[in-house]
Amino acid sequence: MAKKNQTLGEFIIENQSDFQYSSGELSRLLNSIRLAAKVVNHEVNKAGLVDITGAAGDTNIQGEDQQKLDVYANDVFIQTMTDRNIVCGIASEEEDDFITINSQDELHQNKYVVLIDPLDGSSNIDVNVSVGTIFSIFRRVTPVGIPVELKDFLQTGDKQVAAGYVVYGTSTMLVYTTGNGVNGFTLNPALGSWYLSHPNMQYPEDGQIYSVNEGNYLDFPEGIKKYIKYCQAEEENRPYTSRYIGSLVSDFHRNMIKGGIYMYPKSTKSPNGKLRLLYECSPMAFLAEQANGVASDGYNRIMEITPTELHQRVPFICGSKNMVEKAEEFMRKFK
Ligand code: AHM
Ligand code: MG
Repeated sequence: MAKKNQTLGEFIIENQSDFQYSSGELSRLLNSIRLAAKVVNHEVNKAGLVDITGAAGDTNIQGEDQQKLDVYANDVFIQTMTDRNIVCGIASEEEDDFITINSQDELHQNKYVVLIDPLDGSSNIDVNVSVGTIFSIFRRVTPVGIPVELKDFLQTGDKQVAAGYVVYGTSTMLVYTTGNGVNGFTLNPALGSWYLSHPNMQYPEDGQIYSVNEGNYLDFPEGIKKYIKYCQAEEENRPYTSRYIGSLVSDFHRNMIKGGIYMYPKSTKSPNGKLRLLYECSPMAFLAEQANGVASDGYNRIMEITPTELHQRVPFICGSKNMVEKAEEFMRKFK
């Protein structure tokens, strides 16, 4: 049972028996993610400082000598999981192809693959706005003993064994699910420990916030345009409030707590939307559904979409149940 102020380490150990094939491997994997997140958090926190130092002396301005933070975060997560010999493969937004990892003792004995967006919304870093890490974990479908294959990564969202995100915001939080609800842990930076601050997170069934990049309005499908007008109409409990950070993790986090809808629809410029199915939408969909929310591409459950490519994009509508269902209604009506 979740106890407030329990540390993440204690929580993982206590809930290990929830995992169907519990051998401690998934717990160790979650532990390596929480460690990498702390390292990345430390670096993200001093992003502004690093710029000041760079400008003062070295040639070191944004991404030249100095590593860009998203590349840095990618290296930290991959290195941490690889060093601990805990996964058989990793796919990342920052890598063209998936990475195959050998176990040291016997070859390819690890069971899990991780898909990760190491630093999502990283264009926000330079202006001190929240960014996040998103991760998704599957059991491999190929047998152990051989290198992982693409099909180990191209699994539908409903096969995920765990998913989560880290939001590097006013405080840093790690929020994750293993299919038994969603729990949020806040980092105490002085102690370096994560404490359970948000047990059993739930989307309110209804909400009053809509989050979408309205600059793309003219290019949106008719159903989305009409739904946005519905959000703005002065009727019943509307107009809703518009809130868009441009950092999926932060927009999602706020909407889950307060009630709201996030949309990144397709547009004439991006016919499949912008967000990536496997390491952005699918893990967020798992979290949303575990928190009583809904995630859809406008017509179908994100969790049931069969991936065909590692970096596949998909339109994404996610949030409070009643709001997403209403948006889907508009999509169907104005198809
Ligand atoms: P990224 O993976 O290149 O960082 O892009 C993903 C981000 C999301 O976090 C955010 O919701 C969206 O892109 C914002 O896009 P836009 O600036 O087009 O509204
Ligand atoms: Mg991203």
